[in-house]
Amino acid sequence: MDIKNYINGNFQNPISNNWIDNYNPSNGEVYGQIPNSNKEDIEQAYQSAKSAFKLWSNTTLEERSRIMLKISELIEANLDKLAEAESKDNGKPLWLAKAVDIPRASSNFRFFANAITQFASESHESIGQNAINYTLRQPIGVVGCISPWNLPLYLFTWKIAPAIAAGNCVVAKPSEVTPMTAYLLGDICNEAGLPKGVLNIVHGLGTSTGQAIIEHPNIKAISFTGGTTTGAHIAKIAAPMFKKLSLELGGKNPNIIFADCDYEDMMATTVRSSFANQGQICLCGSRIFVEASIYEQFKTDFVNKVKALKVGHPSESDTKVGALVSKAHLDKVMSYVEIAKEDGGIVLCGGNSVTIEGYENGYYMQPTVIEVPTDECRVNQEEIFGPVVTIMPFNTEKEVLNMANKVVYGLSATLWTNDLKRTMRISNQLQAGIVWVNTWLMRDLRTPFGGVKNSGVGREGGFEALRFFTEPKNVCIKY
Ligand code: TXE
Repeated sequence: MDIKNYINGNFQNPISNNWIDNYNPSNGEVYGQIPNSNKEDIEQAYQSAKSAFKLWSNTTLEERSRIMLKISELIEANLDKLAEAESKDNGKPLWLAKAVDIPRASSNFRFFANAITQFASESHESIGQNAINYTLRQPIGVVGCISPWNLPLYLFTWKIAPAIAAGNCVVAKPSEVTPMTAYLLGDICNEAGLPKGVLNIVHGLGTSTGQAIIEHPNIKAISFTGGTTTGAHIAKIAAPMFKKLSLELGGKNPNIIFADCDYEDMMATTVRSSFANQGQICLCGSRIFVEASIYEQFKTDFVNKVKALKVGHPSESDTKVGALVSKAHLDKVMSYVEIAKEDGGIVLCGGNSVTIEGYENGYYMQPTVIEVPTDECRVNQEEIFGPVVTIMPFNTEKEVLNMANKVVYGLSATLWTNDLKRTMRISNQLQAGIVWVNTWLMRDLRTPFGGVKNSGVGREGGFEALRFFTEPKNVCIKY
């Protein structure tokens, strides 16, 4: 199935007629072509967004909100179709796309449709000076949104929804590896009555299409989720043009387990936080640290549970681990098993690719647990972004905190304990944008979302996202 760019409400081929293959990770086959758009396509998308801006930025909040709620409803109404497309494009289990990815895309629109009606700005009375200051929160204009392949529609809409709620018009690029649900969103926007040009979806490689977005002199803000190296590259280009940047990048998140935790709950959640979505979530807890007194017990129980996870075709309802997103990514993740061994790591389970009958060319890998001799080895420091976790014991709070923080990343952290004082001490000192205690990936869309250190700059979520997509302007009136 071929897909097209969505510009000014119309579906069109790339101007250069340059196309790239779209692969199905579950069987390794090419099943369609996607545009590899260039500067000219981005210019067209920009012009379309620019023309729409006057109307959209002056559209009442009630009307914006009404259209966005309609988009949300239509995503829900198309749940099956979108989930199937997502699973086919990405390799994730179909049940997961149905239960999480697509409902969350719908929630993103619903949430920001409502949030914009509650978004208020400040005023300050300058006492004794007979003056009042008030702050306008104005839309930026045309903004760029670039998203990755791991949670395709979920993260695409996480950016687009606040951008348009705040009155901006958007030039957006989904990952070239998973373009399908973003393509389908175009039809939904038309059906919901989103005015032409408010959202433009342009497909293609990062180095051509993405690059053209970040280099465009009049696209004044970029919201990006993806790899840390790409994020650094974007920052270098955007900085001399003084673009506003929100970068949500990689993670190497610690999962810290104390002996006083609720063991069963911790175990079930740790299996999930390690291998959900084939471990391809920036929030996965890929470094597991376990208090020494329960380490051996944990190791036995965890490995048994992980061995029982079924690696299978994404369409099968009992599949727990589907296909990885691409051949290149599978090769990268697999290479870390060898790196771990060279560094003295012991593969406790997994470590191999998997061949599934009927889908022999799919990109499958066993969920893998590696016991590491030190927290400083490469598998414990570098983002693998696949079904591979490391485990090691610790003795003291100080020791584990030091290891947890001793990486270049700082996205999220998980802590398992029932000791309130310890919870407070550790949460305060963890270098992370998000800390979960006795849970994982429990999300409330009002909360700030993002990381510190090499995990990025800025925060998404709630009013943080609406602040990012608006420019504050202070007006001071003397009376
Ligand atoms: O991501 P890229 P990749 C991490 C993960 C993974 C690594 C590389 O460790 O192994 O990053 O993945 C677009 N200008 N994460 O290479 O390239 C690209 O087209 C503008 C973590 O697939 O960063 C896609 O739309 N855009 C992460 C988007 O950037 C460019 C999720 C992300 O792709 C561009 C994904 C350029 N020059 C990977 N180059 C997370 N934080 O969740 C690429 N892109």
